[in-house]
Amino acid sequence: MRVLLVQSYLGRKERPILPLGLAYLASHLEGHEVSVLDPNIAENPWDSLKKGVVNFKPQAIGISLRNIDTTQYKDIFYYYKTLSVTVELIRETAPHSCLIIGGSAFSLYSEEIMRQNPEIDFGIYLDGEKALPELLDNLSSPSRVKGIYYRENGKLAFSGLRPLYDFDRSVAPKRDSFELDKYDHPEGIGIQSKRGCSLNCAYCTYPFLTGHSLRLRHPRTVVDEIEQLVNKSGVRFFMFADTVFNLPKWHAQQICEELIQRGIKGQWAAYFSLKEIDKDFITLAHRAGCYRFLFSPDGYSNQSLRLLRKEVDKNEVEKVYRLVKTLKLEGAAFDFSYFLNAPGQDYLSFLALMGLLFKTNYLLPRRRFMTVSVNVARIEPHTELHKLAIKGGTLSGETQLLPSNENLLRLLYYHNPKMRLAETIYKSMLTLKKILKTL
Ligand code: B12
Repeated sequence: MRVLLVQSYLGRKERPILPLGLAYLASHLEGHEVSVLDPNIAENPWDSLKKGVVNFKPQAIGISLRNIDTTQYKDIFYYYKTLSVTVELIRETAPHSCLIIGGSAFSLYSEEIMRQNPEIDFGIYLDGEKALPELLDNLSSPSRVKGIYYRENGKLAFSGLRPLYDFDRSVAPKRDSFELDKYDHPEGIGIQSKRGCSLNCAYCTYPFLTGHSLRLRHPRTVVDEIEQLVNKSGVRFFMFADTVFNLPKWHAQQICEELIQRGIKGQWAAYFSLKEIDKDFITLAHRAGCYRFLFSPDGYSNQSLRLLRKEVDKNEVEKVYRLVKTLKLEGAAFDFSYFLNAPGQDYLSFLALMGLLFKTNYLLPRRRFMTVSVNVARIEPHTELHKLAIKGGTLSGETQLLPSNENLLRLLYYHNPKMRLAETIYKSMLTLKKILKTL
């Protein structure tokens, strides 16, 4: 069968991210003629989509819906609004093709998306490596394939959960189906060393999307993939697309050691848990090519850290911060991100956080090797934060987390009811900063 795999268009120009989900699917579609298309790298995204469909004449089209919105309070943007336009365009250009959707953002809102887009024939929930080829073999009897949304007598049906994909035995993703050089920037190309997340952070969707238990790939296989990318394809930067890279620590350590032993020169970034961080580990990761360490302590008081279920206390957060401050690792950058108004935050911890931000971002002698960034948490479905927001009375239980229009997105961020003034202070600081910049 001719299968076209399309990354959903974001709706504006951004630094593109190589569609890793589609690269994995492409490597699991043996026996099919596969073509991939990422409108986000095209000069004219809609034109490229139309031409891609017309020229390839696909019998099946798979859309990967990776993102719904930015989840950034300072830059709210609704990517999801392009989906209906994409579906319409595909239906006009290839009316008889079979239209299938999947992707992390799809899985978060699968039922709503299937109901809002009746032109989509099938939805694949969570991992797609096995489900997609099985579905393509059973298009007229989808109920036989687990993990599928399909339509039956005008109604939406779900074929039932399927076991998580055996990721530790997966073949490598086919990244070379894409134009690698178009993604040549520090975060552009992702590598997955594992799926799953053993943490339980209150705001986070990762355990829902990838499961609580870890599916680890063998460190040597991970490094084989990196070696191929760096030494054969000439990729300079990559990023671990793991939920966190350093848990379990032994796995991350072995990957780093293998990278060092093989002399692989690529530079990489990753998200790190504050658990299990010490000087030796950071130094090892840096020697292995890590130049950007991203930490998400999120809360800046014991009460917040507890409510956010971070499994570390403030002392541990500060210990890592102090450790990093004293390290002198060439070219390495460390980012600590926090929520401005996390549950459990009070004015004292808010002021302490502002102090930390000012000190780190403006006063440190070697500026910018360490940064503190702040955000407001977007309330995602299937999370504890969603329940906390309803319990705290700042969100109604009826509120749709996949809103009908972009203006409603602003209401879907977590606002600690006790911290309204703090938000106003922070917004005023940002405005002041903007004014000062223009002077
Ligand atoms: C790593 C990561 C990043 C890295 C990416 C590095 C890289 N080069 O790959 C960075 C930090 C750059 C990043 C950026 C962003 N990210 Co991000 N990211 C992730 C993370 C942790 C993993 C994504 C990944 O690569 N997974 C591995 C691949 C193999 O899995 P997959 O894409 O899900 O694909 C599988 C299935 O979904 C399915 N599938 C996928 N497509 C299709 C299509 C069909 C037809 C079928 C059948 C199946 C199918 O099969 C695939 C194989 O099993 C996810 C959370 C998560 N755990 O999934 C968030 C996540 C995808 N990101 C998210 C967001 C919001 C963003 C940003 C918008 C944040 C921002 N404002 O900067 C940007 C957007 C960037 C962009 N241009 O697209 C959200 C999206 C949900 C939402 N609310 O919109 C997620 C889900 C996190 C969350 N908040 O819940 N991200």
